Amino acid sequence: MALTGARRANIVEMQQGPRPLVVAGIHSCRSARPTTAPPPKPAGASEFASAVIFRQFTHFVADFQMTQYVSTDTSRGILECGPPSAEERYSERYRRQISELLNRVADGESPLGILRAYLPGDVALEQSRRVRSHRLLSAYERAPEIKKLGSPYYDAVRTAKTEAEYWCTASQAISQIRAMFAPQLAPIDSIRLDLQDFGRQDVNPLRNALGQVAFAGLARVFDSAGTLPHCDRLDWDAPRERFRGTPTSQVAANVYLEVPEVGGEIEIWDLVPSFEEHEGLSIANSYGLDRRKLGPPAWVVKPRTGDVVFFDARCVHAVRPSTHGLRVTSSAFLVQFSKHGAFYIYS
Ligand SMILES: O=C(O)CCC(=O)C(=O)O
Repeated sequence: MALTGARRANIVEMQQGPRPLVVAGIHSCRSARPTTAPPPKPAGASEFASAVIFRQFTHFVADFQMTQYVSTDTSRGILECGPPSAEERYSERYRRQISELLNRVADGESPLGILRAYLPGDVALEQSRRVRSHRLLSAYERAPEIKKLGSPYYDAVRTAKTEAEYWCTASQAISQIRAMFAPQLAPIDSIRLDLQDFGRQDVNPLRNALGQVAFAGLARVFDSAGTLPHCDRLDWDAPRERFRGTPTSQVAANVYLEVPEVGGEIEIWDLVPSFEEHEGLSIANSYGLDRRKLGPPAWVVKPRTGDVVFFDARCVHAVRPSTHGLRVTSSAFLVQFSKHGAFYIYS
């Protein structure tokens, strides 16, 4: 990732509440819009060429709006967008930002992108309530302090048998998650749809060699527990499975349905370890890495209820323990198998 080692030393915590950085909002975007009218409707033989020019023009406008809309705090490299006004929330222009943030994180331009208030607070909290009270909520096999709903690939790959079961039941697990959130869209489905409709690349379900669909849309409840520092990598989790080659990027997408008052921050280290480095940092018989060997994280971010956060899942990252409330999320990974190629989604 194109992040300098100098940033490692630059540890700044993002606190909840007003920030010194001015986030460009909807109204400043509107005033920044070019006042020129779109080109006139093309006619006759030049129709195709005019359509291409018009498309380039709309991309130019979208890029222009993006630079006005997302603020980059260059000292931290974190991208932040929103929160939107109520009428802007479902607009194409706001939804397009999701894809811009995802692309910039996937391309290594930024360690982390935050879309503020993607879900209205009351919707997020109602979705959290459904997750927390669901009868199928169960502990992670290898991190029992965290509860989950759905079928994480990481747990499935323990043996050939559990992996085979995973592929046979993944689509059923997707249906269960959708039923729980209905009539609302499941948060990860909503992101996926916005990326598909307004983004630059297709977003497809990850499939195995037999064409079976992977599960996406894991819901998680962190009671007071956080996670150990770790990396998420499809290529390390799936040595038996052949996908489309080796991933060139893996971005974690998390939607925050409820956040605790104290703690629950995401910590990210400016480090994508090689497999050998990872082995050297590992705690024996654990998914996690030894903090003492890592030093302090380069970025610490506190999400708010309704936010979406994208970060490079191959970077070492962790969740801080919390008090005074639960931390409930809906999450997935977006993987690319070629630079600027389509995304493939799984949890
Ligand atoms: O819940 C979060 O903020 C991040 C969780 C995490 O560690 C992950 O998605 O790999």
